[in-house]
Amino acid sequence: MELWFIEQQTPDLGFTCKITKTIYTAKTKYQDLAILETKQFGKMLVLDGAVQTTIADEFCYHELIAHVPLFTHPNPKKVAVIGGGDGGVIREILKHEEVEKAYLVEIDEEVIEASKKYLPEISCALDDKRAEVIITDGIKFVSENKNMFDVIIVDSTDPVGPAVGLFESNFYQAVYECLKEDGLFVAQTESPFYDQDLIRNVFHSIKSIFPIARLYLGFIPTYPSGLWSFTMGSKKYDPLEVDISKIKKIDTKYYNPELHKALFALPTFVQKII
Ligand code: AG3
Repeated sequence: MELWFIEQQTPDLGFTCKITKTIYTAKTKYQDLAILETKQFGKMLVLDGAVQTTIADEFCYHELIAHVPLFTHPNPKKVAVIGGGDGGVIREILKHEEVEKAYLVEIDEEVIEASKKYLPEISCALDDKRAEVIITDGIKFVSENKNMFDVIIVDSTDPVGPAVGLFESNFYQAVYECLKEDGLFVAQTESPFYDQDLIRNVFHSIKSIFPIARLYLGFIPTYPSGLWSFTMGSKKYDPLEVDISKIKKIDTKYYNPELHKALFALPTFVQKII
């Protein structure tokens, strides 16, 4: 018998793929969690019915959300990830030798435990000496720590359930205060096809708090529409002014120095959103 997983991406559209095995399911304190074996993308992490990451395309998302901010900041030593319990962003961050410490601030410990057990390809860096896991609410964490980080990366789920507050203006204000005086941050901000109001609101909130606000795009095959946005707020460094000839060589499959600025070149319909 064939089994098919369906994510209802919009009320009128589904994304479906054949699954060969249900590896693990749990109802955690915060959400429904599933790890599935898919034929097309390999193992897949699903939270509340939404695809979070798959072995085949996780590099697209994790490299884009990590290397663009880390190569925009000239010397990122202390970095925090809000959300991102699978550990993929931490793995990418630790490819940067100058990073002394990367904190994973995740509300749902069970996401970390399941990823460590079933997705070692993604979670492998969580046991690194430079990584530290903190189980708490990201909003509480950034509000309680001031002037602490060079870079903050918000790797959240969609703006429903536990992640709603991570798309609000007072959270971005707390992120501003949690960053050092030349710090910068990036958040994943959903699909320019389906989430235009959200992207516009987030961009304008960030622009009213940070001197520099920039939107960039990447392609992530398993996310709604495939086209995905990331929004950066920066106190000092502009990603468009990076000297790309100075970008250090690291092992990547998506990110490269030529892309660094090109990612910020937006299609006309996306320019119009913001
Ligand atoms: N976080 C963003 C996932 C958003 C996907 N949305 C959806 N499938 N509807 C991914 C976490 C990976 N570390």
